[in-house]
Amino acid sequence: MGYKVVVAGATGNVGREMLNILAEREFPADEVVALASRRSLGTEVSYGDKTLKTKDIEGFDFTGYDIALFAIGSEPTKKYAPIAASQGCVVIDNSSLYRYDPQVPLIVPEVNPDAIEGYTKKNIIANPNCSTAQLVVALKPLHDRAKIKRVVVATYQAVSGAGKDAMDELWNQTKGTFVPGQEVAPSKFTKEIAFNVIPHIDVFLDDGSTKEEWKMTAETKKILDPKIKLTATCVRVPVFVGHSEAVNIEFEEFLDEDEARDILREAPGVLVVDKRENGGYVTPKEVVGEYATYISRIRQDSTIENGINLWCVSDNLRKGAALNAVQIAELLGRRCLKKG
Ligand code: 11C
Repeated sequence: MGYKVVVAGATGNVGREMLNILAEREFPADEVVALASRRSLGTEVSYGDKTLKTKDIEGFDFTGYDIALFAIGSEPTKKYAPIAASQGCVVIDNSSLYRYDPQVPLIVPEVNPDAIEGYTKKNIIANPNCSTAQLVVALKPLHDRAKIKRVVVATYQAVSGAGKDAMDELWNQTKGTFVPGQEVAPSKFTKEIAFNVIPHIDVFLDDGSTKEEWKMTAETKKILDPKIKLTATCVRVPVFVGHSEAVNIEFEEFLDEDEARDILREAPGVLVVDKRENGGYVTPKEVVGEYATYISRIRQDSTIENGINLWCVSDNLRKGAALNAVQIAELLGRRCLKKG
């Protein structure tokens, strides 16, 4: 007997990917229900070779469903996740609402699978922010070997992280640049995103950092190790899909660049592409639709005692969101629910 699965937010960027990945990975589901807000009611979405018609999340009875993958944003999650959880359905939530709640595990299966046992406290499991997920997959095996003290990261984040409207804005603004009278003013972003980069993602905090930067620190601590210090600068770039990160890591112990490369080659969820020649590295365009976190440009940082630099790229809608959520569902099934 397989699972009864709900995907809430099935018409969004992440919800659609959740359905694709459930089908691709042949998740043992007896039934998959696609939910959406009333605005998108009845929209048809693909699940493998099937087409599902979305149902209304309002008033949906989660009783008898095993797992609900939520990709509906924090405000609606506040309303619907407790309903699903209280009706016995385990919620795997992609919003930031529960990530920092000590009673909710925040899981990246390659990094902290054992934390999943804590899901019973609220019947909710949190999925990290996309920029954190790919980063901790890369950091974990290096931390195990040489203990990370401090990470300095600059991100280059794709517009799909900000949703479908943001993708449309990049597309229309790019076209509009070349057609007099069809220029498109910024709306989803604070400045023009076409042919530009914007050092601002999510809201500003009192210390001058942004919430996106704060999330990377808080989530890395919760998932990997609270002792790790991390400072981030998060930047939006005119790329549709695929977040990139330039990462500087300071370790307690010396770690040679060749050993770091070997460790990463063996690490779960990681693919190393690191040739010191033209094109011997990965760019975001090449990772669209992929599962792995790609690591390139691994090299010693000789300005500090124990330092390594690297370049990390992943599909933000997959490992950064939908894939990680489905991997959590698989882990939950294997370890806890044991059906299928
Ligand atoms: C972005 N990382 O690229 C954000 C999207 O906390 O889940 C995901 C926000 C979140 O805009």
